[in-house]
Amino acid sequence: MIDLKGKVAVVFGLANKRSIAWAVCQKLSEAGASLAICYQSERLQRDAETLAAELPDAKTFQCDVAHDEQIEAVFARIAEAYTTIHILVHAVAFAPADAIKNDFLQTKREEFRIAQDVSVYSLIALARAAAPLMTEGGSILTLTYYGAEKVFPNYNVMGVAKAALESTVRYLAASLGSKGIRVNAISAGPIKTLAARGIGDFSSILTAVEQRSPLHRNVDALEVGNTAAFLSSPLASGITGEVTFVDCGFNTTGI
Ligand code: NAD
Ligand code: 0WE
Repeated sequence: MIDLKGKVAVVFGLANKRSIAWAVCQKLSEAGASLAICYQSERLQRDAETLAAELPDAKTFQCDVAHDEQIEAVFARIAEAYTTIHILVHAVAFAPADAIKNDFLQTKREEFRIAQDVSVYSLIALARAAAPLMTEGGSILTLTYYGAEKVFPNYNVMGVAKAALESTVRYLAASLGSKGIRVNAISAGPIKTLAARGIGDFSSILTAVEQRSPLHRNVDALEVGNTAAFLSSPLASGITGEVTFVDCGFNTTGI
């Protein structure tokens, strides 16, 4: 069993019960961690508080990661609530809807900027704010997708953002290694969350994984949560700068 008793985890990206962040919170909590759960806006407050109440030791905080002053403020509150933190989970991504619908060639400068700012720069900003609180070493995790490496119809500017995110993981791992802080990404297979809603042919992506992945099924968010618990634990003490696929093996197949 993975043991995270006495550890504090700060998780960003909880929107609702389908969120990968929620599966991660449940698995970190099951392993004994205390949770600081961060949600983007007032709109999500009620859902976040209701879900947090299901866990034995969870607090909620609001933070829009597109604003430096909100990141500064939330970590000031977290520093008050906990003496030290051990785990940071970044499960946040956003690109304007048009950019993940229209022809990639038509990507606007502002759409590109927003995708990189919210989905990539935020990891650097959160890591910088969290590092001084990780006085006993730590583990930083982010969520990525295979669209970083290969073209998926409509993933578009998010694919470019995930490529930058995976590179950011390697540079942060090098930057934070001497402080005993590891930085890794989990590349999850497609999961029907809010972020996957409204994506035109999402069900054809799920079907392709069912047909072509070695395990002939789609991944469950809780399997991503289990891998997050492992990567956060001392069992993964030698792993940093890495992208771990939790995709039923889909990425390993040719046709
Ligand atoms: P989700 O919609 O539940 O989570 C995305 C979260 O990002 C939401 O909670 C949203 O509030 C948050 N967010 C967006 N902009 C923000 C901002 N400015 N400030 C703070 N929070 C902000 O969907 P999800 O699928 O759980 O996504 C979580 C992560 O997993 C994302 O990085 C996504 O790219 C990644 N991922 C998802 C899948 C999938 O198929 N669902 C597969 C691989 C990777
Ligand atoms: O990273 C993602 C999706 C992230 C996302 C989703 C939205 C929808 C609503 C970012 N920004 C927005 N903006 C919105 O306005 N995934 C890995 C899920 C996903 O999205 C796809 C996929 C998969 C898988 C889009 C096309 C093809 C496959």
